[in-house]
Amino acid sequence: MRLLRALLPVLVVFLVAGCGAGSASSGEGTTGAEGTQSRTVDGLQVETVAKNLDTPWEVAFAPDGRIFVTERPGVVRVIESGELREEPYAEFGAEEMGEGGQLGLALDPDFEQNDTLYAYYSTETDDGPENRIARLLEENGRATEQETLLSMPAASIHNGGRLAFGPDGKLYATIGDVSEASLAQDRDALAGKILRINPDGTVPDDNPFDGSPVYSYGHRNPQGLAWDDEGSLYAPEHGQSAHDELNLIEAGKNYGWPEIQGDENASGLTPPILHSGQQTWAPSGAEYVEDGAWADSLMFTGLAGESLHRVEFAPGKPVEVARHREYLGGEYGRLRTVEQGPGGALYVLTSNRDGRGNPAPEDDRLLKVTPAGG
Ligand SMILES: [Ca+2]
Repeated sequence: MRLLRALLPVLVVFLVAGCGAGSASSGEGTTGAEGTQSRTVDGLQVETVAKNLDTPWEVAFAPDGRIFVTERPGVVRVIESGELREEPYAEFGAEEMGEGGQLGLALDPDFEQNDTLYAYYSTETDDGPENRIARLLEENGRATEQETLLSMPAASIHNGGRLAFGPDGKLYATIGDVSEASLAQDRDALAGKILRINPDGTVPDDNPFDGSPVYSYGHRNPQGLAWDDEGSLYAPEHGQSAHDELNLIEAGKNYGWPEIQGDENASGLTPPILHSGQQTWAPSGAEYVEDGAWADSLMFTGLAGESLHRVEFAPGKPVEVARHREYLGGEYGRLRTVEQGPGGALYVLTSNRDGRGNPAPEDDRLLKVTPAGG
């Protein structure tokens, strides 16, 4: 393992340098570019499922076929029978502030029985801005907030915001350093962390630090969470001017920000398993795909980098990156997240109306991505 760790930076540089070449494509369209509903790009069939979204952040799938999409300005939308409903599915006090607003959403693993969801959002309070994890309950086709489970620091940037259930039934959340880098190294602060709580908001007995929701620390701004079928947890995070990272997250570990970044090493700090070097991915959401055309791949999206990333690992070695490829480069602009939907297709959200993009007519979009001819 020590040897592998030592070799990783070399491997990483090699892979990053090589990753652009194989994925370059002019993006052959089956119809015209503007307003197309279905195109083939980089060997992928890309279909627009919903459009005219405003800065969507998370997509989640209900067992009954509904698709939920959060919009950062403060609402949760629902796509029902293929149609994006005009009226919000939920709206409960999220306020857009810079990168903050209505961010993550996760359905309870027992949603079918308990109609319960969880949201991560930013809001203003008398004491300043706050990020919250809240429990929602659906009644009569609309969800309302029942309880704030966790209050966290917030700022105009570096709010993290991803929320996901792990295979252990615990609720995980990513939060950035809320633009105070030193907080990432402060284990008593919730900023710059990956957090782990029980669905009722209490702290699990087996968390690494007694009585604390902190699961890992030293993070700058992670916005993605994905587990492979062995339970390994991956989280991409935004670096400081390039040096974006993909980390393998383990309980109690320190991922280095702001002490180290990229291929730097220091005692007691865990380096990323892949980083972008001088390139910028600006990675956000992530998904691990277990079967089908992209089996055993970690997928994640890039905002400024405008790509869908695919990372494959050496057999049985979750830290050893065997191949890194990029798809859709620049074709749809900024990409916020990727989730696997029913039937195996990938669903990708654009983020071109977030104030940093160059929106096309009818942006933002929910895209459905499948292998071309598959
Ligand atoms: Ca790091």
